[in-house]
Amino acid sequence: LPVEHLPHPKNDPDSIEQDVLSKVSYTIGADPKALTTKQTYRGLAWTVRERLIDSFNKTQEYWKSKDPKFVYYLSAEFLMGRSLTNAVYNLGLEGEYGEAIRKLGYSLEDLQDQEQNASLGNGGLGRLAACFMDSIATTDLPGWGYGIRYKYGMFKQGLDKGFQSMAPDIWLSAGNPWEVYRPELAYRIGFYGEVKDGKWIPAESVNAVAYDNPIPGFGTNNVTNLRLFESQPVNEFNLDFFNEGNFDEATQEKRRAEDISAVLYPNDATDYGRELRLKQQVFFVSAAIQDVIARFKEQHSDFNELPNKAVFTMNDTHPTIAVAELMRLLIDQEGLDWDNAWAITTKTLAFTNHTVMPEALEKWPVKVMTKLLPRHMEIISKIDSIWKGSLADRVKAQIEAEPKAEAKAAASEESSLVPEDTEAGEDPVDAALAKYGIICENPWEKGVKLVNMAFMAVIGSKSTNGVAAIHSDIIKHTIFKDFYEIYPEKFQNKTNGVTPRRWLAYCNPGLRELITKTLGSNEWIKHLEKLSGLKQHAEDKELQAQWRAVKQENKQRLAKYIKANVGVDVPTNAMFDVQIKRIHEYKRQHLNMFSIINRYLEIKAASPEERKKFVPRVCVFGGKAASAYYMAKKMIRLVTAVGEVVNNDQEVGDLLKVVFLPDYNVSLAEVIIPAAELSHHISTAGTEGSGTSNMKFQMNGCLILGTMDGANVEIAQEIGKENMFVFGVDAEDVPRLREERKDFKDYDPRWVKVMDSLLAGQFGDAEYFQDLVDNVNDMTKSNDWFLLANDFADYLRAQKDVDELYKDQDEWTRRSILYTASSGFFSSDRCIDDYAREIWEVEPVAVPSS
Ligand code: DL6
Repeated sequence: LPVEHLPHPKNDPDSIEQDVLSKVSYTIGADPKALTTKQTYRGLAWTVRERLIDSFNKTQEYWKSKDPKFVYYLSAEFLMGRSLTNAVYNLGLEGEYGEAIRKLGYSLEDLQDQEQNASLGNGGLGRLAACFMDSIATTDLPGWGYGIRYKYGMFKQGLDKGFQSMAPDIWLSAGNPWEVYRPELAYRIGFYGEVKDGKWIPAESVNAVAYDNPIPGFGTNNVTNLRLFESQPVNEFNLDFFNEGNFDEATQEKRRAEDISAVLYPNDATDYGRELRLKQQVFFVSAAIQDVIARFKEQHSDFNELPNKAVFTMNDTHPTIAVAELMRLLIDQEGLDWDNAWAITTKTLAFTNHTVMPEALEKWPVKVMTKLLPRHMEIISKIDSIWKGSLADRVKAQIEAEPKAEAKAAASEESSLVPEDTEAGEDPVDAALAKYGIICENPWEKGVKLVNMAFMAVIGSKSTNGVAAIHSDIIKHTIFKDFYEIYPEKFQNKTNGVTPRRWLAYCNPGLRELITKTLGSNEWIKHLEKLSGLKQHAEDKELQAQWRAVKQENKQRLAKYIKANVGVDVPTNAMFDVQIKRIHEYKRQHLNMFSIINRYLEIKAASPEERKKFVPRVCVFGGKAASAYYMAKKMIRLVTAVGEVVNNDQEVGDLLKVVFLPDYNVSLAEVIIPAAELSHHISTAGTEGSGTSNMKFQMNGCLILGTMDGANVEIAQEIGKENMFVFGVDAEDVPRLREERKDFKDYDPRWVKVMDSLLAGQFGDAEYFQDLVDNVNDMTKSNDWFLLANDFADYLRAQKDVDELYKDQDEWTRRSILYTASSGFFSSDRCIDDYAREIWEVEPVAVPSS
């Protein structure tokens, strides 16, 4: 084919405008003389898509010719948000597109609002994967993402009389110009059946069919790929059943297949839901590995070369079936022996742990696994027995070398392989195997065996990392203790980062321009460490005034959004105080709410004169509660119930407003974060993996009120702890405090008043809030697991410091500039570079300009 004659899209504004009109007419099928905004968006998006694909093709062709080592990012979640603005800016076409769009009578902002969010993720973990894709492309790393093309994203959240309501997120309803369907790329994925003579004969199969999502880097020609798989039936329609008049049966295979890629996180409260989740995991992992092996075989024949050409990162436990799947493919399909396959597997996989929360450390019942994936279960059993054998030998050796072990134990109490909670008389070897075996007994259900996926991932991969320094340290001494004792070299830290393109340059254009003007160049967008140049200007009154003006404009934009969406008028001279993240007890939105109730009670008790001393605050909340998470839903209702009272109290007026913004997603975060002046990152120390919104707020010059948890610790190091509002216990004190019980009379009197006000029905239905209150007070029931009562007084002390500082706007602004100036370390470009050098061993390959 004479490919050299392929017409490449032209990028001057006139050509872009023509292109949009052509796409609108011939792709969308609309009348260019009477276009709606939505049609214009769609036409425009198709023109951007074409430019992306142009560079995408060149990148993939160039990489193929160079045959470098690739990183493959396996993730059940990619929370991409919208693509239009990001793509136009990353392609460097904002000027040209801006002009073309103006000529069409719109602005980029008008059109971007027409795009549905791709919410194929739940929270921090999925958004991190999206930031990583941006940085992989920007830093020229050969790397692809692999995941699932869910038909429905994270649910749409609404409010029904102040309670969370949920509706399906039908994000593909208007089509998706950002993906390229590849029907020719389909991989067979098997389930159920039996293993005969070492050969697995699945009883059910589906096709995993690829959709490519081109991901442009910033300031580079590279456009990489996020390949998402859709599950399709092998046999679409059974004509025999249909002819018998049985339509349900005729389409049953199709429905079962489509279920697999239908919904992000099917409810796992039922057996079907649980099985479906596991199906999803093996579905995309198997498809990804088959895809990589197919490409590897185009250029290589010796599988010992695989670790030099590919590394798979398993993003939390969801993709960890990769250990068994890669072993299976190497042994069963490629004919390698066990030892060779194991050597390759353990050099080709890497594992990232994102949380110590038990509910996210997946354990699959052996029964479910055996039924759904019999061959994988055989492989897992063998891995487990080899691991258990070696652990037992080591424990025995340690016990035999007791004098030595004692000396070691004296140096560090934690350095024994025998679990601390081993009971008297219990065999220490059995205790270690029960605690750290891949296959273990369910502590809540006697006789039920589980597969601990995280443990398999640690054993089956070359490295395990946490996502912030404190978190990486905690996992070494808690959940993965014996693994760390035995393989210390496997354990690393990679502190998270976020992309400064989406989270500063594009969502906060006012600040982007001001920073660029102050630094004299926009190089910081790709080299975020250059923001440190702002430090020397932090005390410049002129800059401070401009800095405040930008914040004010962003606050007005958010105030408009609040009015339009929840009908509350908020004063823009008040401090904008924000907590946006998934709703969870460990993140302690209720602690924030209790302090707001305390503020409200104090305002009410104050005289008109005293009231003048209060700093007005607008408290904004956003976040989704998991559908089955009872307490989290109550926490949302607590916000709305308090808001209903406070926002309508004439005495309080503009001194305090409380709003819950429904359907928190990436696009809403892009509006909230630039407007925030104070943000809350107040998880109980030791519970948050890292947190990444803290980094986004910091970049946008928002001051932080937080605990010494997750990446807050490193943020405090970068900006100076004295510049952050820090409170609460340290992680090492948490276990002890959880043991200690307080008498109700020992509580801070303000805490008691807050609880009393809730139980007296001051904010509506007292009965409804009873168990929320019990959970943080009644020590015999819950032991206040997340230590709210314990941290309350110190939290109020920190809140007071916040108020005092806000009264000094110059100092507040100086700190705000300092926050942005100190955020360079938290760029996902830095983070990706660390992964590339220290775990993946992948080098950049930049596509030259043609
Ligand atoms: O690493 C990304 C992100 C961290 O910033 C959060 O601290 C952590 O909670 C989150 N982990 C998850 C895993 N599931 N749960 N829970 O989302 O990862």
